[in-house]
Amino acid sequence: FGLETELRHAIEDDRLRLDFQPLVEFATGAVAGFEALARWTNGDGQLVSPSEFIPVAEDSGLIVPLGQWAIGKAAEVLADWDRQNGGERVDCYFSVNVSAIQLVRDDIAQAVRSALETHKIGGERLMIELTESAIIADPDLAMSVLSKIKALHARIAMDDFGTGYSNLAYLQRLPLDVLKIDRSFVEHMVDDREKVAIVRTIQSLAETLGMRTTAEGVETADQARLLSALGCDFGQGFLFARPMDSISALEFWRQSR
Ligand code: G
Ligand code: G
Ligand code: MN
Ligand code: NA
Repeated sequence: FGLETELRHAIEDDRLRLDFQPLVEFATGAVAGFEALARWTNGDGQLVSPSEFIPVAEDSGLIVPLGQWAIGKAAEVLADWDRQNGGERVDCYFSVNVSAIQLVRDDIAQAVRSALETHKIGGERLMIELTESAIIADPDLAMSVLSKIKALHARIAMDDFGTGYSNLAYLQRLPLDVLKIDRSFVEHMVDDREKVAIVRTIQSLAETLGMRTTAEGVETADQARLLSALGCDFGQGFLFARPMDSISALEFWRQSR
């Protein structure tokens, strides 16, 4: 209960932050975008992990204001980056996590629309990350919400792909842009032929369905080479960078050009 009350105040007072982890194009080494990750330093100055506060937010309903905050903040930071870039558009997108519960309880498309309007940025600068469970819970609702998000020119990624109960029929119907290959398939893939086979299968599925892939948890150069050889488009992981604050992230983007 204490955590919930504290989190509620932190959201109301705009005391959460977003950190950013680069999404790197294997072919060019360019930073295509960043995943935005919520960070919370509590009243005692302790950094509380999202794996701790996101479940609290989901159980208490706070995930709705938190999710709206994350979408709005991502748009705000992007607009700020453009200003810092001498008014020239910073050519990258932010990928924001949205919880399954939020998809059901809230109008995410409206949150995206309002963030784009408030901060005057194009929809192509935002990507929404959803897990498979969000879609399985209510596929018709998911289809309707995703279509509205696409109408705003924002993109959609399926997070942690391969770990849920993917219904391949829905995968074909939903307007997904990116499959994020779960970290568990990348870990130790270099000496595990079965993991390589799984990644190859996901890659082939993505290509057939006209989607791009982002491999999560890329930690070594060997993994990056193998993923790139398998045709994966983007990589995310400690090999490239850990999540960092927005000042460092803008600098990272500049250095990658
Ligand atoms: O940032 P970290 O690597 O510790 O993230 C842990 C988990 O928390 C990840 O699964 C990530 O998707 C989730 N997460 C981080 N920020 C957000 C957020 O703003 N909203 C939601 N719903 N999940 C988030
Ligand atoms: O579930 P989601 O993909 O949103 O999770 C993002 C989480 O993955 C963040 O907590 C981030 O810190 C973590 N992460 C990012 N890159 C790596 C990596 O290379 N290795 C590991 N172990 N975790 C990573
Ligand atoms: Mn994610
Ligand atoms: Na993930």
